[in-house]
Amino acid sequence: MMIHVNGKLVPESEATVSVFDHGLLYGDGVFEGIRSYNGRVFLLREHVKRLYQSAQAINLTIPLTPEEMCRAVIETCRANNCLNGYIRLVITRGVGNLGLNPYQCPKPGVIIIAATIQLYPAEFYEKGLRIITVGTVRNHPEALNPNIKSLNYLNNILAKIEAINCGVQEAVMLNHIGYVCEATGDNIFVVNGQTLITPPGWCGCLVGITRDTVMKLAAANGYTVRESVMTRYDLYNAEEIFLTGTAAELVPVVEIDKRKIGAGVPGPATRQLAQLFRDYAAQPESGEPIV
Ligand code: PXG
Repeated sequence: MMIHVNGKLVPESEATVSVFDHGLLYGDGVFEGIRSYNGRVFLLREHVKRLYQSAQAINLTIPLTPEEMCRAVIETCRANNCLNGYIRLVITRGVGNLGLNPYQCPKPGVIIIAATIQLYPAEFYEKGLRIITVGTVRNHPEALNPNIKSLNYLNNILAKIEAINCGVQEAVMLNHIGYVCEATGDNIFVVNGQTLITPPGWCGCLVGITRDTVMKLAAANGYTVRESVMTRYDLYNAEEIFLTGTAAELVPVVEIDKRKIGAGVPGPATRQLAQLFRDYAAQPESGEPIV
């Protein structure tokens, strides 16, 4: 595999970062996860835009223009023949000394990995996930805003640990005032009849690009789409629940906190929306061509 490191494509064995990089020492940096489908980078511009917004929020200047970044992503995909894969873009604060001060790091690090990912085994897409709500509260938006896709995902990892320790696949985190927020790397949707509900951005979730895509596809196909606060009661009484994310795509949930959702199998709306998403991802206009 060839990795983009600071402007050069190098073999995996040479793709290394310094132990003094503040990305490692403090989680000081930002990232994006992007998919490629059928030889195109899915919603590349949207992901690059969010990367620059994350960087702006932590006062980090990426040493490339967004246009150059898009080109570097496509070149890295081409070098690895990454036509149906997963791309990880990582910007670190760069090498500094053993102190927090980010202004002692003169040069941000840029890493692009074009590989593959399978978040859940295929059976979960057919049978659905069992999930729980966890005690780990989502980061307070005025402490570390979840829209900053920072290199510090410990909040999410602590929630994931709780879920796995309880023998289920995924965790739903509540926000600082007890409303439903999001899963550890995915947004959450409830379906009741022809209505889709998902927590609004101000509840402290990442405003996901897959979330946005699914909301648009649902609205264009006769669903009413609402952003609303939700409690666990609303999850327990949902007809259907699903999660969305770049890595997970659209994955059904059939049980939450031991409550069976709907018939305990993926529901018709979830299956229809998953198909609409797959169809959209396969369309030329949803991505930037790699070759
Ligand atoms: N919430 C959080 C906290 C995320 O990290 C999403 C929602 C979904 O956003 P998008 O824009 O992807 O629809 C994410 C992003 C992983 C993994 O390995 C997950 C994400 C990113 C990178 C890796 O599970 N999800």
